[in-house]
Amino acid sequence: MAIPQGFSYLAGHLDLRRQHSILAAVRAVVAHSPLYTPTMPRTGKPLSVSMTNCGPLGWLTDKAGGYRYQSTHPVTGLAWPPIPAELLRVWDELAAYTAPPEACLINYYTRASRLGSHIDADEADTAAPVLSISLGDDALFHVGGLRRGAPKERIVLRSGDVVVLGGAARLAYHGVDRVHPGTSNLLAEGGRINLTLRRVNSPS
Ligand code: MD3
Ligand code: FE
Repeated sequence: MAIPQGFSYLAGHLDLRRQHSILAAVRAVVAHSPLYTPTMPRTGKPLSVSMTNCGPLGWLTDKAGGYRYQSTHPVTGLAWPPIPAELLRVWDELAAYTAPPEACLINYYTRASRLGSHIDADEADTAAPVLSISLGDDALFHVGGLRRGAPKERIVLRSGDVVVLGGAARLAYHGVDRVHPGTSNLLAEGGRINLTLRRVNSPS
C-alpha cells in the first residue's frame, strides 16, 4: 500500500559469509554487554524482546526513566562497546549520510516475542536514515504510514535482509507481528536478531 517514500527493502543484501561475520561480532558485543529485558515507561511491563546496544549511545527503556539514549548499559553500568567494523561497512554502503551511526540497538526475538506498532522518535537527527539488519529466523514485519491508523503493508524479513528507512519513511509506524521458528539455522539457539544502526544527534 502507501508506504511513505524513503523505505528501501534490500532482500538478501548480506550473503551468508557476511551474516556469519556480523553474527560473530554481535556475539562479542553481547559477551561484554549482555542482553537484558527492558520495561515499559510508567507501567514497568517487560518487553518480550531482549535488548542490548553498541556504539557511543544506546537506546533503552525502563519504568523509572522511560525511552531514552544513554552511554552506559543499564545493568552493568559499563559503557557500550564500539560498533563493529562489519556494521560500519554496511552503513557506509547504504546510508548515504555524512556522519557515522552513534547507536546500534540489538534486539533478540524468541518465538514468543512481538514488537507492537511504534515510531522511532527518540532521535534528534531524523534526517539520518535508520538501517535495519535481520539475522536468524524469519519475521513478519509491518510498516504503515505517519499515523497509527494508516494502512499497513506486511513483509517477511529474512536473514541477510537490510531495510533502509530514510525520508518520510523514517517516521512511519512499524512493528514485528511474529517470528517463525525454525526458518533459519544461522543462530544455533534459534530466534532472530535485528540490528538497527541509528544517528541520534545531528552532526555538528
Ligand atoms: C520503519 N525494530 O528497533 S527493524 C526498532 O525488526 C524496531 O526489530 C524492528 O522497530 C525489528 O525500533 C524493525 C526495521 C525498521 C526499523 C526502524 C524503522 C523499520 C522502520 C523506522 C521507521 C520506519
Ligand atoms: Fe522501531
